[in-house]
Amino acid sequence: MAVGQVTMSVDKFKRSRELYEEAQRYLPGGVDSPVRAHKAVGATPLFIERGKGSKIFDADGNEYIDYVCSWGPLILGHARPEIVRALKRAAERGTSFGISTEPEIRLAKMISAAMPSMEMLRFVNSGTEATMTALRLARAFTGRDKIVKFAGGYHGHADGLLTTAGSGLATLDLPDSPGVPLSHAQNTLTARYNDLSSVEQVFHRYPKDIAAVIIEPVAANMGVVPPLPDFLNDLRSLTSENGALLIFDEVITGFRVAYGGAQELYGITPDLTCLGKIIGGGLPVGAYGGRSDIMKMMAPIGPVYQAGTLSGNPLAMTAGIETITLLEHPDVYRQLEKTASALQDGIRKAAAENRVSLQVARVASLLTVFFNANAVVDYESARQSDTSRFAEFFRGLLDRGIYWPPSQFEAAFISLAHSDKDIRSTLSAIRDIFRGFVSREK
Ligand code: KE4
Repeated sequence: MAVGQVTMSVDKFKRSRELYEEAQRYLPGGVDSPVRAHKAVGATPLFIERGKGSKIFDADGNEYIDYVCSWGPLILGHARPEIVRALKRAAERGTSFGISTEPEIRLAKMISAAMPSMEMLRFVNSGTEATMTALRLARAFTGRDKIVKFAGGYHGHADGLLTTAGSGLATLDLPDSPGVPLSHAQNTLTARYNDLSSVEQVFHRYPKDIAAVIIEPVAANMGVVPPLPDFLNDLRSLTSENGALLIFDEVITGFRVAYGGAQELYGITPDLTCLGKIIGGGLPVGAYGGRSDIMKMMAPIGPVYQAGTLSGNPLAMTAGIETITLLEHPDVYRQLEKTASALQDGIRKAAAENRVSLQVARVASLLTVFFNANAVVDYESARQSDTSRFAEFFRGLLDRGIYWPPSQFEAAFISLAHSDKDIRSTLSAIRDIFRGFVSREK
């Protein structure tokens, strides 16, 4: 079924539905990560057979322009030939040794050169592992137990990060998931993104207890919410003044919003940085790193423990090296900016023509369409968005061969593989959907 063409047949997802039925027998909810179940958008979960460039193809043979890109890693698009060739060569030499390999050094050098604040770093297997370890390290280095995160921020599923703000600001957090002990949650405090005074309140209440503040420097897990001018700079000063570490969770923004991540884009030097996604080119990876004096506390030279069977896996390192090598090309971020701004401008134009209330938030090649009449500056305002209209938007795009992130509170990812034709097809589908919104309101 060609992109853009709306099909009436109900068996368009027949094979995905069959696979979903079978998957639910073995996998809770039929998925290995909840967002894939499409619960928030009321659509059949898809089973994908292959990807190429900007396209993915599901088990029923439907073709989609993909704006999820595996939630960020595939900034070069699917099955990029240079990466596939390098992985084949690497796999023929063996897939894992549990002993060090040279690609670990190569990738570490590339990352440290791109983000000089990462004087030393270590590879793990996911963003969750990276943030979990960075927080353990921050607590060990400062001798303090409490951490501060931001409402709407997501840093993976470690216990101490699955928490929600207690009643009123600057109060101890509560568990956000069953199974998280209250004792774990109570070492976490939640502030409001883009609101420095909310962070000052926390430090005022706990002046000597806070080990670190962890932040997505560009929020992307409440939808894309850029930092207000000076917010990150002021946060850097506030943490330094209070003896707490500043941890940039750049799992999404690293090599995405700039080659050197958000720390390059905004000119901020964090104490620790967490990475994932792009640095593994689509294979399982994470990394944490920062000041050498902090990182040298890690075993085996220091007392802080962290380990991993597949940490620094040669295949993931190879895919990461190939990806970051290709991102070094000077035109890469100009091309991403051109594609992403064309999409943003086109959506805004289509909304204005059809009087659809929305915000299109964008930082570089990260973009979110909020169905919201007002500017979105934090989680509270993000949650005012019309999630049922978003679900209609998602399903309308899916029907027209476009796979958009299946949640109002996620980012769309534009890749180097998205062509002008892809953007034109996407905007044509969006205009069609918005016309449908208007006709239904009459
Ligand atoms: P992973 O453990 O999923 O590799 O990384 C956790 C993580 C950490 N920090 C940030 C800023 C992140 O966005 C993530 C994971 N991102 C989500 C999508 N927003 C992954 C998708 C999913 O969970 O299925």
